[in-house]
Amino acid sequence: MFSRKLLLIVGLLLLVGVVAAQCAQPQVQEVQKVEEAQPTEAVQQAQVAETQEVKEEPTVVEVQQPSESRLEAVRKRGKLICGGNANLAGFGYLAEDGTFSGFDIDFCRALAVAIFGVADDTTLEIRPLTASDRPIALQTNEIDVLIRNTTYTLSRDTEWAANFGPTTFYDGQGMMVRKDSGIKTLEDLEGGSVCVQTGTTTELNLADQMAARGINYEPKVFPDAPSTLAAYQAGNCDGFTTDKSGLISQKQELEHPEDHVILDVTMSKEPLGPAYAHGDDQWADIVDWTVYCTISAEEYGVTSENVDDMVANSNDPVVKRMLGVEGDLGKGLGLDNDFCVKIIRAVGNYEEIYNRNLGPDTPFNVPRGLNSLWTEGGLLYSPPFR
Ligand SMILES: N[C@@H](CCC(=O)N[C@@H](CS)C(=O)NCC(=O)O)C(=O)O
Repeated sequence: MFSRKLLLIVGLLLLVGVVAAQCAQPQVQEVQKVEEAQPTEAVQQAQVAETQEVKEEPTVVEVQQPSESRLEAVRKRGKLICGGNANLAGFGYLAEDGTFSGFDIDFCRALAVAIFGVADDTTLEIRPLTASDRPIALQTNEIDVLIRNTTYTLSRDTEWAANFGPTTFYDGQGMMVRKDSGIKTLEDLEGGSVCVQTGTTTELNLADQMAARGINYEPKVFPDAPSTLAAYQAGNCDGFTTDKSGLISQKQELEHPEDHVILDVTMSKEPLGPAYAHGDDQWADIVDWTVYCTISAEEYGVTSENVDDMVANSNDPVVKRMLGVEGDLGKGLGLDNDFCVKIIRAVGNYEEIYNRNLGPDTPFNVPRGLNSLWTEGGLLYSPPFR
């Protein structure tokens, strides 16, 4: 009698144990089922496109894949096509004489030099793009690389089908207002209006920031920088918002820059850098190490002035590898071993590029801040040339 009762209790305990064990597992089984039912990548992309309520830019699902490598295609064509800005002095600007200049344009030049040894009208074409033009230009392979004050974000990685190279300029979004408006904070824009350009992170951050702070305002949206600035200049908006670098640049375009002030507020993180279409790792490496060459050269004190002397006389193994005096690092990228020498000779190191376009001798005089080397408290850091 006693042993039958004991058996029953043991049996019940075992049953409870099995049920409890099963209860602890169902997520695993469910996840496995979901995994089996995963839609194809194309369907996933289509679903993303369908369910998104607010889109930054139109999503193009079909990405044209070139049949040859990008490096081969660029070499065959004889020129690099770099998507750039025509309207942002200091970063990418098209002068009346038809020449482009700016910090971003110099990285286009550096890339052309890495490939062809020289950057001129025959080896480099800058294709000016508005903010909204960018994803299509990348996806259709109209450009080889995009270097146009473009912020690295997750959705651009996925929906634009782009990869981002090293950040060349750490930025953040700001707000400009008229000095005599009395506006000192974003909260003072309550009931006011803000001029902003479409197709940008700027437009999205503005909405986020104002919603988070509970500020009612009217966004006035324009397709490009000149029309956005013109509307602000004409007094159609109380505020003008874009990346702080953009504000510093655009402020100089106003009739009376001294009548305007950039508020002491940073609304977002805007890491700006080169982007290229998915699918060609060699090309990604070439773009990335072109940028790293300029950063590393600054770190090791290699400049356009002393690069030839460094090639001849430096005893530093890092410098020797970086300049191709020793090793085969350039060849590994599909370039010449002295690709970095050519870049520094023609365009300069990061500091030279920065100072030429944004430094104290320019109308912009943008402090290096986060865009200093890691050895000087900034975020610029090249992986080793090894
Ligand atoms: N970094 C932001 C903003 C980039 C952007 O397009 N900024 C504007 C305002 S400064 C610009 O460069 N406009 C030039 C044009 O479209 O003509 C992004 O990647 O979305």
